[in-house]
Amino acid sequence: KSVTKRSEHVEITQVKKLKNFINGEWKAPSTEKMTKVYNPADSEILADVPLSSAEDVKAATRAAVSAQKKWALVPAPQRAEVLYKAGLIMKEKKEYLARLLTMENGKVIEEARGEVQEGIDMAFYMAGEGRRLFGQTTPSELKDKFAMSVRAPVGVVGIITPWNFPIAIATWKSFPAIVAGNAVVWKPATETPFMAFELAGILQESGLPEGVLNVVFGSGSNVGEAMIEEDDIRVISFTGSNEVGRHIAGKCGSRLKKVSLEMGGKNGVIVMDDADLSLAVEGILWSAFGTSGQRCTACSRVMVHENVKKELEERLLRETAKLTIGSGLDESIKVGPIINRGGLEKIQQYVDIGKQEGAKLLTGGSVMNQGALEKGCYFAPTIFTDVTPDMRIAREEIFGPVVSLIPVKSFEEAVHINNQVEFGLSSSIFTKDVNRVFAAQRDLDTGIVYVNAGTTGAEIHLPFGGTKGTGNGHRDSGVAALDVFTEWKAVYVDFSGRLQRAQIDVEEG
Ligand code: UN1
Repeated sequence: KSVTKRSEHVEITQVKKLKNFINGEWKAPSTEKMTKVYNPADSEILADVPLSSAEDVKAATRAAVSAQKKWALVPAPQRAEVLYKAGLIMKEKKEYLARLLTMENGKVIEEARGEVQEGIDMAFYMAGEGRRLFGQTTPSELKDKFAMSVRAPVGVVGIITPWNFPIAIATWKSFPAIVAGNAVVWKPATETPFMAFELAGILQESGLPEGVLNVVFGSGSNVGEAMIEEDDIRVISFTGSNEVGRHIAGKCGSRLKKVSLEMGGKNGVIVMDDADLSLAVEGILWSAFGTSGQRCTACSRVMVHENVKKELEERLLRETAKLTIGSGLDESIKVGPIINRGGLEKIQQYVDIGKQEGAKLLTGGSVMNQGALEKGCYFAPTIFTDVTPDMRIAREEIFGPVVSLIPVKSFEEAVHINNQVEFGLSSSIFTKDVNRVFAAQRDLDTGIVYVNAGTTGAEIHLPFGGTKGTGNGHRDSGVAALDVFTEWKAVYVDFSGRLQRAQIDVEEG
């Protein structure tokens, strides 16, 4: 398959040099430093993106602090209307956004459309939240006294988003923050700045007041660190690597700054001997090789019952051979490129480790750079079999199209292996046994469990996140996201006209 021709590209020439978005304006950063944005399909340079400094973070935070005071006083249903309008604009621009996303990130166009749709869904979902933002009313222990718990905005929130879902994850974090009355300082990944550029523009067009959303491009070590050090940023919501997440949590801990972390997985599929094998094969391929395995939710382990192992291997091989690899803008392509050369190298290293550890390579295992793929960053969909749970390829996150088959003798053994890893994001089981379905949803130690589907495909109105090394107990998406961006405030209203002391002036029953 040939790499997409230039003419099929979205016209993005109007922005070749990105700027920060502060207080409703595109502003040049305080430094001259820039880094390049590449199209991973063909290594074409798309733009320059700023490597901003702490000074730029300060300016963004100042704008956010002042905007937030006014924004919090806008009634929530009106705040929500901005998101509703943003949803409509995103819907209208869906194809354009998807193509631009494919260009900067590499994911195939069908998946890019899906990701933009995730953002649209989040806009409408959080717009609805503007008329809910439910608190609780409770009885008071005293007469003529009313008690309730309400959600209050935390103030200014910092969000740090990855390149693998540059628009969806940005909406998971910024939309609940905005509807709840916060202002946002956002550091998008420098690999994928166009989704940030577009989203900021769409929110502005939708009527979001200046300063409520601010975008500062740059590195973790400059912009990210500066966000942590700003006292006025009260929450950091981060999606990215485990190493960086732990660092952020450590630094925020001593500052009593709230942190919400989502840091990946080692997601397993269990295939029992009563499974519909064609369905299992489809589910495994979609979740292992979709987005070239560059999802936190990607399937990278399959615990397969020994009775069906051989057949599963054969079917997986047959179907993997049919996968087309190339530029994501070509509708016939199923597997797009890896984000960059660094990503390719890491994947290759893991494949080499797998071989050294004694895993059997069924297919793939190497970089693809022949013919039309020459200029891009492609890795062949890779399957290892006869993998044991102690091998590094069975325990560590690879973030590429590599899946390991681990033979098991029973359901219990499969669950045990599934739960043995450091991460706990997503898992799945293919079975027709209803008892196992219920046992699995209870026993699989992950934040997301699928039955008769692969490990990817979370919907935005459910909580997204995981146990153990995947995070720190918070959730993106769903109504749970509001817990990250709001403080519970207990409100007591005494209408008795006299001082009633709790615990003391309570009439005994
Ligand atoms: C991620 O990889 O961080 O469930 C997000 C899924 C997508 C989101 C993935 N809806 O696979």
